[in-house]
Amino acid sequence: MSPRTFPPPFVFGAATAAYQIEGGTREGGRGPSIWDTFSHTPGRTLGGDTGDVAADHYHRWRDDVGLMRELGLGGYRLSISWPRVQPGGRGPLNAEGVVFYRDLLDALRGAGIAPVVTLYHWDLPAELEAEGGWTNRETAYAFADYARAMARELADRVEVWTTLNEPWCSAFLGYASGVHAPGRTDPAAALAAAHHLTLAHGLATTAIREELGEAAKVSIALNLHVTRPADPGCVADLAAAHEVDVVGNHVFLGPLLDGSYPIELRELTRHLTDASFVRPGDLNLIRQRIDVLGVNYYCTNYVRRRTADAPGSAGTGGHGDGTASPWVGLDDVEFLPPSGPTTAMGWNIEPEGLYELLTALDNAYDGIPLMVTENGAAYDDVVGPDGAVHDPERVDYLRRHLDAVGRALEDGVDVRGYFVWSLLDNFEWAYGYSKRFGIVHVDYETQRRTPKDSARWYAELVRTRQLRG
Ligand code: IFM
Repeated sequence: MSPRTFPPPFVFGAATAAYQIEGGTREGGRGPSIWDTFSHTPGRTLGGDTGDVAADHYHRWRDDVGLMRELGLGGYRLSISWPRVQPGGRGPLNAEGVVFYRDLLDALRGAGIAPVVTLYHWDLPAELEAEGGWTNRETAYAFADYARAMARELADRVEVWTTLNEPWCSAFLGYASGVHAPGRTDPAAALAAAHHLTLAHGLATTAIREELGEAAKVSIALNLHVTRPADPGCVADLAAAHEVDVVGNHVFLGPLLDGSYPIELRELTRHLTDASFVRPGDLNLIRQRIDVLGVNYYCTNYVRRRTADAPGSAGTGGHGDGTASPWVGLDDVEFLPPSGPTTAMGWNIEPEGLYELLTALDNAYDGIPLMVTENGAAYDDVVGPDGAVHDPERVDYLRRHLDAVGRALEDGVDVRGYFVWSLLDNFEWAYGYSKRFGIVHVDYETQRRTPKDSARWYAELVRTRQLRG
């Protein structure tokens, strides 16, 4: 690995999300979200874990900002809990909730840390789900109203406004596979949800700019899938990988950046929906200037074309445990188990995929500014007898992925920053607290924070801006 330099204004930061760290779910006038309902439903999360307390950031945010200052972070990517600032998702704001974020943002600014604020990281107000959630077009308009209100209330405290985090997960894990809230398994609903999420992004972007002017920086964070054919010489496998690219990536990139849906998406999903949720004029509302595209990257996928005699179904049929595949329309695509070392999530480790993704986006979208808004790894960390958390595998993971980012930068790709997922160990959705992504360990009994070796390593990188092999 050659040494890499990340000159300013490249931002090094860490990321979190409200439901994963805040806790305080019944405090300060917060309303319920779909994740409260889902996690309190027996069988939905590992061990019945919920976000009720999480990392107790709602009470410990001052210390957590102090921790970030000690690490020397230049940026912090947080999310606003919609039900905390606007319980019910419509109508008057909850002043206590707004003050919570205002104080947090002021403290970050005071510590010299630039806030990148996500407006939606999966915690839809429960009342909106009762009206159909993201399958209901009205949710997109409610979201735009909420975005406008946040722009008005928080204004220039925010460096970058990210409308949505990983809408693919909201739509396809939430409404097709059922492993995320609201836990539905209806492929047609997932496609409608995907469209309404992009519509919400477009409407919210316009609302933010109407409130704050054209100088407001707006973004969206996508978990783009880097998919490889099992056999690169096999035409059928190449076609399968292309289909995953369509349903996993271009379902969003198309409307957001090209102003159209890929034709293949219609072909792959015709038997599931007539797509009448796409109304005339929608694509113009959705395609707005994106100041910086957020890229969340963890691993790659390997796929092959399913043959008629292959057992099982990766398609939209049920898995027999109340969940189904998120890959709507891709019944003929088989996802292969990872080979080689994996993280505790069972995800493979392929930094080259991040380099390829950044350069491909740069090529396809005319040098669009990019930011790695999430990258990191879960390992089974423990506090050792010396009181430290030694996590050499995470250090290695981060080093190799940052090397990929540095290489893209050197090749002229406009990458503005890198945010490690995550600052703190937290509630990893359906996996509850069993997966630790933090560079800071959290003891959930005592809420004691212990920076892991990776945090110290990252702090040194942030200080020197030099990555050494
Ligand atoms: O924890 C999640 C995060 O909320 C969204 N991106 C992926 C992370 C790891 O699974």
